[in-house]
Amino acid sequence: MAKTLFVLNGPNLNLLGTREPHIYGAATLKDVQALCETTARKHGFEIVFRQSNIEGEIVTWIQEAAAAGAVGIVINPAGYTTTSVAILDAILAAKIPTIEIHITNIHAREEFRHHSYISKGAKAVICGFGISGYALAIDGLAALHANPPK
Ligand code: CA2
Repeated sequence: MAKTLFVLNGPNLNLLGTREPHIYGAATLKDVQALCETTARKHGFEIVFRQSNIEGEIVTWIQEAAAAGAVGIVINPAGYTTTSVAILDAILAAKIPTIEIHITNIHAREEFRHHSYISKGAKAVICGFGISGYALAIDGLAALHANPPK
């Protein structure tokens, strides 16, 4: 059976490429999906790619990833980054290597964006590389999978 990665996107990321291109760039979420699919295929992974504006739906998808035996999760929690203990708890319970990704450098932005609940459960955090961060996260998960830390 193919190894599966879940790529999960939080609220408002469906607007990528349609609003605020000076902050988030011109690529759409469909472009992000295509990038993730190409990158995952290179490593022999399949991906499940989703976006939701609903916190509980994201929690359910993390549980689904664990139940499906996914090899990793890439998550851009977007606005839930700074608020969601529920998403953090789901990641901690899933016990799957999880990479948190942000398109922008959250530390160079407003103070309220600096703290992440999600980082407490993440294996690694990538921010500031634009949408390339998604590909870097998948490359990182593939490296971890090929060479798990002893
Ligand atoms: O840089 C990121 O990827 C963020 O996770 C994006 C979130 C923001 O709340 C985080 O602080 C950093 C916002 C996602 C909203 O995406 C939009 C895309 C286009 C237009 C408007 C919003």
